[in-house]
Amino acid sequence: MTLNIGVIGTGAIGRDHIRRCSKVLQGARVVAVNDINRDNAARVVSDLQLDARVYDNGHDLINAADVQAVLVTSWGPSHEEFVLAAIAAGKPVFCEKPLAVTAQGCKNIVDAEAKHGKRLVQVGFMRPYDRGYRALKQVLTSGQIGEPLMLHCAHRNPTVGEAYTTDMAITDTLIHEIDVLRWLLDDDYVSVQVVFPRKSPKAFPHLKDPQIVLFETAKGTRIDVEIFVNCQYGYDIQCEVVGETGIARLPEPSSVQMRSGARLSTEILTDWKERFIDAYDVELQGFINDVLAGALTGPSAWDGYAASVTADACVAAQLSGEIVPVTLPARPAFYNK
Ligand code: NAD
Ligand code: NAI
Ligand code: ISE
Repeated sequence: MTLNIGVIGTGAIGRDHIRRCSKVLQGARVVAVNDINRDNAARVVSDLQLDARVYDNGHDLINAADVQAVLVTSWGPSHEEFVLAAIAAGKPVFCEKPLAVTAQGCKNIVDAEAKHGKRLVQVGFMRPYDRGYRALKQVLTSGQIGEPLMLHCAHRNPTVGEAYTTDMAITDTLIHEIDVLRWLLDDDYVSVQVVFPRKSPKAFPHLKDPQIVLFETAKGTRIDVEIFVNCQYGYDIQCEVVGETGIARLPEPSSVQMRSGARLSTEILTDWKERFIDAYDVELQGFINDVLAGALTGPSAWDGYAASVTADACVAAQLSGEIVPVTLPARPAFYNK
């Protein structure tokens, strides 16, 4: 059987997910697209030579008779509305992060899904599907470096546009670490503090960049994450775990080592689309397979909510400079794996 997908939001990641659903993955085709900028949607259809209809609004797409599952890849503030509409229509929905831009928005989705009685939502947290993070988790669970005591992480983008604001370093960028580190450590955050180093002159005047986020977890592990979204040199994701008896690092993406011009060098990627390209393929193939099999198993609306509660605490910590508690309600049985 082939799953008919409708995609709302045909910007950078929407295009890339449409390409992957149409040209790379098995078991799905894109039959409907929508973007607030209609030309964006029409261009994707012609560029990728899709047999897909362009809709003037996302709700008509969700309710179209031939759309069996929905991908929400529009900008963050529009996610909640479309995910709630997909749940109301009883259709499975893959939503890019953030699930909603506030914890309350995510809670509204969790409540609607629980009321529906069956999981319909998967959130686009792809890092747990990345081979490198999976290998790192295997080392931790094998006990080879003992219990994790400290993590040193970095999330660096070469540049960001003028619309990117200081809180987006949390809600748009750090949100990946918030999700993946909770999964990696099998632990929850209890508090957070944000400190601001000397500002990079490469950042727009309104943006505080870089930032350092300091977490404490329930088991007492300390985590520092550097967010630096105008680092210029590349797209660079780092994660080092210091354990009781050793250190484990996230593997670098594979790249040819060169000896040339009196230098020993390896390439650094510059685009997030390339850095996690395999993980995006695996997460979306998982969504397609799960929808066809009738039960979703990927990152849930609860994971989206947990990340958002943590993000809210981080934003409060940005504003106050204080150590802010992170308080997450117990996970409802509905979301137990
Ligand atoms: P983008 O700005 O390139 O594309 C967003 C598209 O959505 C635009 O074409 C815009 O016109 C459209 N849009 C906005 N509001 C809409 C609405 N109400 N209805 C229909 N279309 C609408 O953004 P992007 O980089 O593709 O990011 C989109 C989403 O994907 C964001 O939530 C972002 O956080 C997420 N994202 C995730 C990753 C990841 O690594 N998982 C990477 C990039 C982006
Ligand atoms: P983008 O700005 O390139 O694309 C967003 C698109 O959504 C635009 O084309 C815009 O016109 C459209 N859009 C906005 N509001 C809309 C609405 N109400 N209805 C229909 N279309 C609407 O943004 P990008 O980078 O593609 O990000 C989109 C989403 O994907 C964001 O939520 C972002 O956080 C997430 N994302 C996730 C990544 C990941 O690694 N998982 C990587 C990049 C983005
Ligand atoms: C973007 O939306 C992503 O999700 C990328 O993975 C991240 O590195 C970037 O900072 C975000 O803006």
